[in-house]
Amino acid sequence: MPLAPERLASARSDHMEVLRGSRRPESFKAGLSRLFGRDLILLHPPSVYDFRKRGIMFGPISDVIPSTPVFEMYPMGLTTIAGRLEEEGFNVEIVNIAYRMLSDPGYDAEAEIAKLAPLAFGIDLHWLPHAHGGIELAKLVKKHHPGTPVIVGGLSASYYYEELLGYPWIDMVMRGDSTETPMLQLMRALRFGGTLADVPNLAWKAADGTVTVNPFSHVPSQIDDIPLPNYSYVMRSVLKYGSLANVVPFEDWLDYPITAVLTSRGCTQDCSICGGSRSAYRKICNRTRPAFRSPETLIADILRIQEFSKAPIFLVHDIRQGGKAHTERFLSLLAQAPIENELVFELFFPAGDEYLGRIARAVPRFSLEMTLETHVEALRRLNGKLACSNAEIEATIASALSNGVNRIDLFFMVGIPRQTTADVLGSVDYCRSLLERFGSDKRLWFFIAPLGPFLDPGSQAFEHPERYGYRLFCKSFEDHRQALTAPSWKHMLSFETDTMTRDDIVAATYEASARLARAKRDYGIIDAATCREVEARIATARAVMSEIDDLEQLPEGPQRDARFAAVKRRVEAMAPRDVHAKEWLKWPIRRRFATLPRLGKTVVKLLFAESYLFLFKRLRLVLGRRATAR
Ligand code: B12
Repeated sequence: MPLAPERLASARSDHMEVLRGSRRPESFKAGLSRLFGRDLILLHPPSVYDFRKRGIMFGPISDVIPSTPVFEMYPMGLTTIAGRLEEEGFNVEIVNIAYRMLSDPGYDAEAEIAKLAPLAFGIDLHWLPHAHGGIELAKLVKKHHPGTPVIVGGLSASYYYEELLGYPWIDMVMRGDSTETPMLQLMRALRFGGTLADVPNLAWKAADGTVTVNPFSHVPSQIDDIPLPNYSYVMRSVLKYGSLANVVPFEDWLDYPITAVLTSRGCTQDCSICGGSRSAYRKICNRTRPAFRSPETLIADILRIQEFSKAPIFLVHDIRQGGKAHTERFLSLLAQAPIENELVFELFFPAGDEYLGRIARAVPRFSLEMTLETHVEALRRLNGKLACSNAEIEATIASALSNGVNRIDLFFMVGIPRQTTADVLGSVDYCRSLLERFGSDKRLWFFIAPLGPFLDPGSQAFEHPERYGYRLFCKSFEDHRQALTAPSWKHMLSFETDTMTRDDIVAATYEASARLARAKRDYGIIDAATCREVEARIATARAVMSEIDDLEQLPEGPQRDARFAAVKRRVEAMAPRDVHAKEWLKWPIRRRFATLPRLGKTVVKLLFAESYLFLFKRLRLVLGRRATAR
């Protein structure tokens, strides 16, 4: 059902004539609804649309992130698109359909979509695990609003843009990692009747199905003009649109309001399994070098967050990627800034007293994250992440501990190139050796999880599977969409390797997780009861996985259905976690939100901002005065 230009035009002119005043509003009420109506609604899909019905055994695929397997966290970029457009008078609302469906069993996503009436809908297809939910939402939008454009965007959409335009429910793909300005240009074209051909980065479909791919020309090297994420927009939108649930980023965020600050778009590293690596960004986003956010902007973002949250702030990507001068400037500004929250730093390279000591002196509390993937140095070199020696890793840990780090999280992964089951289990022994060496220091935390459910498209391993020993079960977007409806995470895995089959990956993940729990117990990191609980959960997960395997062999019929129903109940009882308790991911906090007076001040500021935008931007837009995109 491609969008006919005449339908697009009529939706647009209908909306616009009244807004511009060239046609008499049908009624005062209708006029008001046009003034306060939404121009763009950004929908965040669940991974699998009907997850509430299906009872899929998602396993540990989201165990090491705050989201559940529904992947209810929306891309931070939705807030920056919305914030940018609102600055120019557009009304943009984010509706986190995934979170709404998860938090309220009675929430009817279709009814919600049916009653919305924006000028356009945006759906994020940033993470490929949303392939199923994203397409289902697009279908629902088209069912209820056939004349309204559906735009998708994000890293996965940018990779698969041609294929996505083949679905009848998708009209446009906005490509790239920085779409705020092109989206503004697109919304202006939709509202004021400009031509789509002028919108950079847009790939779109005409009524006859012809696809036009506009030049991929908007790849800014400087992104300091936007807060990333735009939390002010999020809070203002709660006041403006009256729904907190629509913008909650993940299930228990209100209990644990951790936030993030993105330090760059793009990456200097070229890890083989990462779809956000240097070469992946070149391929997917036409980006040849990262856009680093300036130290000034990063500090401003941190201070803005402190106005409402007291929980840790996670700085995404290693600051040191920006080079010596950049790091130096950041550290000296950090030392002068009134930092109150705990900051969490990612390490892409080893670090010593010089770096960690300065961080320790500048902030009240800090934690570190290192995605080691494996203790095997040769495998790390092949993968390209932390391609240093274990001695350097251990020196980093020693330095962090002596500089008073609050916690160091070390992440290990199952399914990386050339890794064997023995390597996976060896990583647990390595964790034991670290606990031994560092005297069971309770600040050391270890996680092990599978690479899954998918190998990232655009990563070196995806693009050259034979070079890295991968066999891919899924290549196209559609392959991945279908894989998401598989009954268990084993069948969902989009790959296996020369050294580990899907069965091996599942078995090694559970075995290593159980061993890791025992190692933590033996060194007093967790107590015996917690360890027993983890082991019991793993035992149930293994039993359910093999039951699903058996069921797969049964012929269709009532017997199979009944057994599936029983398995579904067991899966639901285990959800949302498989191995790791989400509590383990949390850096302990003393307070969640800023004090009431401070929150009050923030709200007043937001109300002023909203009034300004309404008076000087919204009214101007509604009266039809056109401005050009910056
Ligand atoms: C930060 C990050 C996270 C954060 C999420 C922060 C957030 N809310 O956005 C955390 C740690 C929680 C996370 C989790 C996951 N992540 Co992650 N993550 C990243 C990371 C490091 C940076 C992302 C980034 O730079 N974003 C900035 C830009 C690119 O995006 P953005 O500003 O949000 O959005 C802009 C554009 O993408 C686009 N856009 C996005 N959505 C839309 C929608 C519309 C309609 C439009 C028009 C445009 C648009 O416009 C936006 C504004 O300019 C990348 C690696 C990398 N270097 O890129 C991996 C990466 C994106 N993550 C990835 C994956 C696989 C995941 C997980 C699925 C992993 C897992 N199994 O647990 C989960 C999913 C979580 C969920 N949804 O609940 C893969 C994605 C590969 C793919 N194509 O699917 C990446 C590339 C690498 C990796 N393996 O980690 N992730």
